[in-house]
Amino acid sequence: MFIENFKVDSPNVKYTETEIQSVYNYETTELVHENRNGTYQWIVKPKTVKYEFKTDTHVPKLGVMLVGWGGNNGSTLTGGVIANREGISWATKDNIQQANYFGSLTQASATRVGSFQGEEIYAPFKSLLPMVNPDDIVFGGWDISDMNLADAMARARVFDIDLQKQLRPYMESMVPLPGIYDPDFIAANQGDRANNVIKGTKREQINQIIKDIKEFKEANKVDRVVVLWTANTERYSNLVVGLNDTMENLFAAVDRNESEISPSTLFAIACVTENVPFINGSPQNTFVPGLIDLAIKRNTLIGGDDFKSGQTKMKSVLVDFLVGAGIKPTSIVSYNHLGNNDGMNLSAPQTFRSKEISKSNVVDDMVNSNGILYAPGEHPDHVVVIKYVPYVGDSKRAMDEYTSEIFMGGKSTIVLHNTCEDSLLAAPIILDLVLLAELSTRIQFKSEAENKFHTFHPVATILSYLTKAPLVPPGTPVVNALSKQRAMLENIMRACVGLAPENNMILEYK
Ligand code: NAI
Ligand code: DG6
Repeated sequence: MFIENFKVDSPNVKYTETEIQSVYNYETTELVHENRNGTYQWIVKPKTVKYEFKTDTHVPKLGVMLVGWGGNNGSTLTGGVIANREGISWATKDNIQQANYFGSLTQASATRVGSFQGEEIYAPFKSLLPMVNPDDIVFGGWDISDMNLADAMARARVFDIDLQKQLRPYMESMVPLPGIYDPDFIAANQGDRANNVIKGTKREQINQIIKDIKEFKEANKVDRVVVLWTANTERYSNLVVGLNDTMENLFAAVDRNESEISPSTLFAIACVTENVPFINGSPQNTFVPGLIDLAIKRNTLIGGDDFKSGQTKMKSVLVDFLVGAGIKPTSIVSYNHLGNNDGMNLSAPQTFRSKEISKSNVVDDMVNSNGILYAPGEHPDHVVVIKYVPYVGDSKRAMDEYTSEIFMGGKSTIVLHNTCEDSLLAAPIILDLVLLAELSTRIQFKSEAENKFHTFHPVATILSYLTKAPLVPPGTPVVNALSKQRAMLENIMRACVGLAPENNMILEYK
């Protein structure tokens, strides 16, 4: 059964006019490796740590500024939200289609809240905590191409033509602000597009971005802004001691107008300086150590990297299943071809390399979790191929082959083929990223050992479910398995309303 919303009635939860306060017992373990009776043993000690959470229930008017607003993802997300807000339906060759938010964890998935008279009861994921309604988001942003969003939507060739016609009047007046163009960081084939660029030194470019954010906030009367990079994939920046290793060195490098600071890092510096959350949806290393240092010092949310939309999402489900079932994946080959501007940009070796890195490290945690299947340091062969085929446009073709060793030396090969508009996968993920980033800035917590409430660590691991290469604070484990990432997010949100983690034991029926 599905219910629209619910309220928790518990001595551990208090709903005030401005906050939801909860007390939460975190059941965890402590491990020690100690000498007992002459032999070293691993001892696991269960422990309970009491936490308190408080969530500000005032939902702000949210502005979302996209870097790369006029790209396929940017125009698809903007059009999709307008279509939902305006209740637009359109004729396809099959039927009359209504706007929806399918593919969004927050808007279109459910959470189990219990059972009632023998039936499992589910509620919308978004009913766990007060969240911004996506229909109310004000969009803006930057692009190195000055094309308005209606023309950009047509260029993207993602939406049905009847929908495009209805969206055009809403999107014609939306024109991206000039972006920061540095041809050294993206493919040379993007040069023709760059007719809308901020001139000046790197310091002047940062100042312009800060000014843009302030003016956007003022003009649209929004309480809060989140900025998200959905612009072209850049090549990796070189990490150089004295250049981008600390906040101070990064600032000094900006003032020297050093060439190795990428446009995405300049955007991130501007945002973090202004305490505006910044999310990176592409694979490059925007978050150089100096930028992470800055975010920690300013306590401003940063999250990334690279939207986890299709092939990688399947990979982080399938490999988790195989390894969890005691089956040993030995070779994973992921091929895809696509014909949109992202594909064209990725056809250059340096930008492809960024994507290859982010797509390749996504099974490490699962492989490392099973020492029965894999010897220390052993890893499946893992190859990633991307080809640019203009004719297929945004409709990406992805083919994956997983070969595994099974019982008694047997081999099992699974082949997957997916055809799908890439931007229709990415747009709801962008929505979730900005909504969850905003929500997470309204949550504070403390453990029983702490005196003061604080926000989450500025490096937002809570967004991991949505990214291929989750950015984590130094010394924090990287979790790629999709089910674990979802459980982490859902269980933290449940803790905020005093609900236990979903443990699937269903003991009441055993
Ligand atoms: P796109 O090429 O259609 O859009 C990117 C836009 O960014 C273009 O309009 C371009 O003019 C603009 N741009 C480039 N450099 C800029 C800068 N420095 N400042 C401002 N604007 C700039 O690409 P698409 O398909 O929208 O993808 C965007 C990014 O998202 C790519 O990096 C892609 O790899 C990444 N991504 C996409 C996924 C998907 O499923 N669509 C999944 C994972 C990541
Ligand atoms: C070619 O792979 C284009 C890329 O931008 C991908 O579409 C994007 O990274 C999505 O990757 P995945 O592995 O999540 O499908």
